[in-house]
Amino acid sequence: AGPVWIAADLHLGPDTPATIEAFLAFLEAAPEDAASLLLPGDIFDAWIGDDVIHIAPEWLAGVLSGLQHAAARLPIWIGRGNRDFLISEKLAAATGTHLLPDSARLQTQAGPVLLSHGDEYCLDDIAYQQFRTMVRNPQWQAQFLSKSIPERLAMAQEARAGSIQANSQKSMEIMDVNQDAIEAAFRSTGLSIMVHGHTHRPARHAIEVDGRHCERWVLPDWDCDHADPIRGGWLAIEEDGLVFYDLEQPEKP
Ligand code: LP5
Ligand code: MN
Repeated sequence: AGPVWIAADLHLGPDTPATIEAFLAFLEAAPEDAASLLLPGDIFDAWIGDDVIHIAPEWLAGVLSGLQHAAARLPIWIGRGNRDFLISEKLAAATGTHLLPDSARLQTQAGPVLLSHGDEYCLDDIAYQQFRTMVRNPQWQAQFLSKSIPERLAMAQEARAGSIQANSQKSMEIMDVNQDAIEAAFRSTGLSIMVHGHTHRPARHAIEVDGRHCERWVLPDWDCDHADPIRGGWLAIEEDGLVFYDLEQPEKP
């Protein structure tokens, strides 16, 4: 028992040295206050397969060793997002962390909590859901992973550019979660607290589902490199409830 810390959408990569530094400081601090640490997706800006561990460029080597050191001090769970859906047991094993299922039921001091990346609820975004179905197909993944690392890096870059282009044409509503999907999740799990990332719209939403009071907490994304002011933070599930901690002023939630 003890607080659970949750952070998502760090989007770490070769162009995010300051965000990596903030994440490494966060990993150092976590064992002092948290009993476990959960990272439900988009830890990486683009993850092309766990075999990159063996040729880890410097930025990645630093992240992996940070995870490994922290994982020796508290249990860490890593999850897949839409940027790092290719994370597998190999990355977890290499860092001494555990792999989160796409949707997890957490036991916390504040009661049971439903945790996921959040993209699964974005059902109005048909183009994205088609993309998701494609890249989550084991055959597609095997074929992608059979390509060389430079080929995969080039495809990842194309997909990122394609995504940025596609998103500029989509409305904010389409890119947010679908309310029916959220209600269905509260209904089918019977849980009344949900935490997810992905939409980059940190908030605490209260909703009634069949007369039941439910809460949906949305995690912020992190950016200490290109955003001004910097963005990022985590959610702590403590005895008194859920608390957001902002990267800029962690002592004052
Ligand atoms: O990620 P973000 O925030 O920009 O937007 C997401 C959805 N986009 C994605 C795509 C990822 O960003 C791509 C990065 C994956 C890196 C992993 C490497 C594996 C390589 C894969 C090679 C094909 O998840 C976006 C949502 C948004 O969240 C909000 O929910 O709208 O969805 C899309 O942009 C999907 C598009 O509408 C349709 C697909 C465009 C991708 C173009 C593929 C080009 C393939 C080129 C391969 C040679
Ligand atoms: Mn995401």
